[in-house]
Amino acid sequence: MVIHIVNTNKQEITMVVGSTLSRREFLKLLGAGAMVGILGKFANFGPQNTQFQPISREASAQSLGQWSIGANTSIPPIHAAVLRNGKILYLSGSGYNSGNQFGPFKAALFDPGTNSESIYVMPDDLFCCGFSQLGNGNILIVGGTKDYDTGTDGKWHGTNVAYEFDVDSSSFLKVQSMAHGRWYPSMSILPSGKVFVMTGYDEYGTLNGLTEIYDPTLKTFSIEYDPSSSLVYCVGSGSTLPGAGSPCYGGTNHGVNPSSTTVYSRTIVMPSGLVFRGGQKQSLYMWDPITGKWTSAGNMIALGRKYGTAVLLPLENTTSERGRVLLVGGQPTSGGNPVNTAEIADFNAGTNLTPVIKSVPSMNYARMYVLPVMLPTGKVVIFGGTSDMNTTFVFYPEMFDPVNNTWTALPPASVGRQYHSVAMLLPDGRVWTASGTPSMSKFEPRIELFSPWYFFAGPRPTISGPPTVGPYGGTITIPTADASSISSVSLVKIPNTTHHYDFELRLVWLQIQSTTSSSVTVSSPVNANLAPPGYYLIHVLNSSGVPSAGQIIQLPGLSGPPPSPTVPSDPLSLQATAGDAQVYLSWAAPSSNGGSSITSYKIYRSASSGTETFLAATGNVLSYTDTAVTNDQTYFYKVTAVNSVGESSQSNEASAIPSTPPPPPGPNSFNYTTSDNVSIKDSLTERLRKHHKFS
Ligand SMILES: [Cu+2]
Repeated sequence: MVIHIVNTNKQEITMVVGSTLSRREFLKLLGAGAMVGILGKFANFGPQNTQFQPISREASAQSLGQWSIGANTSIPPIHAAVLRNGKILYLSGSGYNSGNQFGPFKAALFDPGTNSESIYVMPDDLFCCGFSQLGNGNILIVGGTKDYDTGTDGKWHGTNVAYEFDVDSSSFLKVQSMAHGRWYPSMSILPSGKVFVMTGYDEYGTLNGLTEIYDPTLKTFSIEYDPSSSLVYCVGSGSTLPGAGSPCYGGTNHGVNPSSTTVYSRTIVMPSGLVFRGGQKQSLYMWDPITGKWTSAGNMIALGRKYGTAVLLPLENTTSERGRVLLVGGQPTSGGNPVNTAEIADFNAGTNLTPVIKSVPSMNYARMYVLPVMLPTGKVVIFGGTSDMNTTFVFYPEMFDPVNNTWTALPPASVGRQYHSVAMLLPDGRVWTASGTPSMSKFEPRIELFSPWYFFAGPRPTISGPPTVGPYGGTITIPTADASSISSVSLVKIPNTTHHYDFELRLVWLQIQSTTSSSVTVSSPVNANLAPPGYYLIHVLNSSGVPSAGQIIQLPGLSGPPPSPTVPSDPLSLQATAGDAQVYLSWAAPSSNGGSSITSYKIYRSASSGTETFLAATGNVLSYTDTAVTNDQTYFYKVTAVNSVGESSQSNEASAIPSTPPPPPGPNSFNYTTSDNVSIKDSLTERLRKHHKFS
């Protein structure tokens, strides 16, 4: 491993050490007031300043994280999702390659189990589409490219097609098209499971003013108007192309979207159920899915954050919270220099409709084309991006702590990520980064994977099987052998991302309700506003904040809340067999463990029937030998089963009289029933068996 340290005098020190730093070595480096980067290949891009935030608890681990290079992709993952089966779907269409603008249009399914990539060739160019994961785990794809900007008007034109990628059959299904084209649309899964779609350039390159709602059951779109507005949108308005300018939509009391909308607006479903829209332009809006009404929500501090991002900060799973949105990086003005500033639209401090805008500390690096990822620890990491239009890479990820509002720079990547790149949290807790288009017709094929600090902080807790998931407001029971050490549980939306944000990115902390030796039961999300229907990664975290790998679960659960565990039923078929100064007991396990694993059995004994008292406890075994007995005395026994809740009632009673061994059997003491059913009494039988050729 190579370690690069830039000290406060901006001198770079390079060290080569073993694959892992000892804690002492690491602390020594930190003690030097240094910025530490750990990487395979040094990215020659030093910090712009050394005013790093105080090292968070993550830094007490051996490492802040490590990078590794993965397999190349054969097409650029411009749109990417982790599917509910753990595979990764990515999509390029023509892939920002004018040589492919008439085809072939490609997508790929990557199987991490086999490291193999299956390529799809599609009839439509889904480059620069909307890309979201439905409640059933299918991927909804809306819009994309109708024409490159190589035509007479020099504009990108959007297509109106829509597809679902069906996870079970691994195939694309064309569904009803939208009313008009959308190149760079925005979309979000609503609490109802329907999908909100807005903006994008229409088939003439004009901003599409319609809100459309996709119904995943009917697989159709419908236009939704704002009853409080009278705005009008005419398709292709302003274009001189033949046919442009009609039809028109909207009018008195059924208006279209506010006119200051922009392509790829960052839309987020908030705890109120309202949809936040902002992040690219300065103006913020809220949309009400029940009424269709748009409301102005004020302005950001930044004049704009083009190809910055917006992230809903972790939720606490309450009905009273309103949520906070981190707005970070990007260009304030088109063509201007990206910024390092950050601010929070704090709805908790405001109302459901109007956030209080608060400035928070800036990142260490100015950047656009950023890649936001939510870690299972509740920290947001901004990966990649460029410090100018699209050439100078920012290799250092920066981790935002939403509790203390601090940034921590993490070890630099070796592959830069620019326009059309992606980053996603994988179920195992690593971060997958891919793609990037330095210019038209070029793309970055290298995958690079980041393993955060928790891969180097001792044993990680584990989830031992599929959780039992109840409805909203119910419970989720997570099987884990580490139950006693679990101190928090996080739920992270399974990622789907494109164009430097993830519409569904969110984390909900789930309150622990009860713990057994083998499971943790938490509150499921209290409603669908906090966690819209779909697939999530659930993680258990120990008291050091180290998370398990994520288990993929579906919300809401198909079953009701699991019943609370009870004591087991009583053990079955207790038998007592006498020996010389001992009694051998055996039994069968109870028919029910009460919903919690059997941990031990208890043996009860007495000299008279029905008066047994506690003798001994065993582990989870089905026999016991009592050697504290006197020959020729009768002993009575009963057994109980114990789980995390308590002890069962007593089993049937069995008795035995231990005694000295009987005298050796006489020659006639053997017997047999049939030639293949031999009752063997002693060694003599075996000799006789051979003699009589029984077998
Ligand atoms: Cu694009």
